[in-house]
Amino acid sequence: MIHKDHPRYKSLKLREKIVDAYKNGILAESGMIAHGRGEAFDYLLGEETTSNSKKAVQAAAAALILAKNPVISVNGNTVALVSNEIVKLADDLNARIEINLFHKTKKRISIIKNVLNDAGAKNILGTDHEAKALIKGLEGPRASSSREGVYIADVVLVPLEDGDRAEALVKLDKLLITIDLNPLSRTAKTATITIVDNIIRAIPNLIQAVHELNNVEDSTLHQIVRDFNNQENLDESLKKISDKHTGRVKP
Ligand code: PTJ
Repeated sequence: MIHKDHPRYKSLKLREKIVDAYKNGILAESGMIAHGRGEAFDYLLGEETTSNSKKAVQAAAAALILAKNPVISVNGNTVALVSNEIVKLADDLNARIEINLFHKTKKRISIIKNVLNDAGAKNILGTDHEAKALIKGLEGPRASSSREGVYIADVVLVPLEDGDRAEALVKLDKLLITIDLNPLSRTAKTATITIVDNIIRAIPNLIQAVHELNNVEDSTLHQIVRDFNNQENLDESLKKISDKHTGRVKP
């Protein structure tokens, strides 16, 4: 048992959740490695939401509210950490949830579907029982997407995504929102809007932002999306990391 007084209590509890998710078949083996990489960047960022992450969350919320067909694409790590919050966000946005795994097996899809169902999700996509379409530029089982979901989506939220898929979706002219603690990752650089924050903070922040912006005029929402510059925002994230560790700390 991890003692509450331990200085790394929160981080260790999160690791425990990740290991349990692996044991329960939700997480891929390499999901644990991916978590470790995220953890290292979170440590460098001070394990808190930065001002530029808040800016990205505002732009992401605006884009998702404006979307005609918003889809939230989930993998093992996302479901292991924030299944209830994903279901709430999808409900608030009237968005579809689609399971898209990098390490795809029928068994993991079924386990993840059950976790999402238990969290209250309905009509989950990305399972066996629906028409599929291929995403151009991707090979093998990962190229498959739901015809009702990612394939026709105009805005896709894909947390913790791999670079190839992010690139392929952007080439299809989708507005791509990702959550990635690594501001240097190919996905972070490729996405239209990257939220550089831990998914356990980013999704609740997104829920809050959607709530706050829901009744705002479309023209204002469009302006928020237009004013967001992903490259500048990623540069600011990197600067935050370097300032933090060279004594020029600004929260
Ligand atoms: O469940 P599957 O089969 O779809 O596999 C999922 C993983 C995550 C294993 C797969 O997509 C993968 O290998 O991803 P990558 O290429 O390792 O990218 C994951 C990114 O997520 C990395 O840049 C990490 O820094 C970042 N990351 C990890 N944990 C978190 C995170 N970002 C935000 N919050 C986290 N908790």
